[in-house]
Amino acid sequence: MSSSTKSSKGEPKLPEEDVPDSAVRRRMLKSFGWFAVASVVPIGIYNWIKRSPKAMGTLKPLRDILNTNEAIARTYFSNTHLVRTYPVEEAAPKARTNGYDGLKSPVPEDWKLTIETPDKQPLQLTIDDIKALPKQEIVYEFKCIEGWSQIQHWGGVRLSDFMAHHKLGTHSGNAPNPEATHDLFKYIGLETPDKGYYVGIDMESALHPQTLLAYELNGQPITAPHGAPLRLIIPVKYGVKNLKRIGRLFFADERPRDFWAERGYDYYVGL
Ligand SMILES: Nc1nc2c(c(=O)[nH]1)N[C@H]1C(S)=C(S)[C@@H](COP(=O)(O)O)O[C@H]1N2
Ligand SMILES: [Mo]
Repeated sequence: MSSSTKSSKGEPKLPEEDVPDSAVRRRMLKSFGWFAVASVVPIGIYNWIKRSPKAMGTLKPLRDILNTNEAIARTYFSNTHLVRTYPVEEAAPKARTNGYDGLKSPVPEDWKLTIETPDKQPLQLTIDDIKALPKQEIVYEFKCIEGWSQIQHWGGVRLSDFMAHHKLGTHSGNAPNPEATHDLFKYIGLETPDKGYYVGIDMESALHPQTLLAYELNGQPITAPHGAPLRLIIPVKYGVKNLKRIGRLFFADERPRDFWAERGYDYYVGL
């Protein structure tokens, strides 16, 4: 292909009168001088970020900033910090739905919650086993990282009550004691039955008194799009960590893999 064919096809030439003469160019340079100076710094930072090697799926300087935020989040959002709750009348009558990873097949008819602890026999529980524990309800503002929020009313069992009852989350096999941090596993991992969606939760947030294994929404059993039969409701985290349709729950000292952290989001996504 000849160059003339090429330029006539894809690269229209500028008309001669649009090319400024040198005097005009000097005036343009003068008026745009400050703009140019202002541009240097952001472009420099942009190039620095672009050149940096990727760390954990995020560009490294961004990852360093996120890690600083994580450190702040870890110390600030302690167990004594409760999210704001609302009267039940303020809950949305119809909760919004979002995110269907791991929910593409029907809810398994023989659904059971599988719980795994390193060096221990796995535990399998039915929804009735879970409902046998005291019910806890919460009305709070559910927040999605995509920019919407809604006051919602959830019911279930406190994850900390559940762990205390079944003596889970500790190396010793005792009920968790938040003061004996050395005995606690550092993380809880959660997965849908088909492993299509998965999250990792730091133990402190898992043991937070407002964190629920939820089986009710607005006083009714949770529907399939909201995560039937059992989902995580963790008010100290954004929506992404509130895994719907829990199949497996496991304890670990290494960070469990996390669907959205693998795609560049902050691992802790606390609020
Ligand atoms: N299994 C599963 N759980 C999930 C998701 C998902 O895609 N799959 N999306 C998350 C996100 S981003 C949000 S905001 C909430 C939305 O919960 P809702 O549909 O009950 O509003 O579910 C979270 N849990
Ligand atoms: Mo979300």
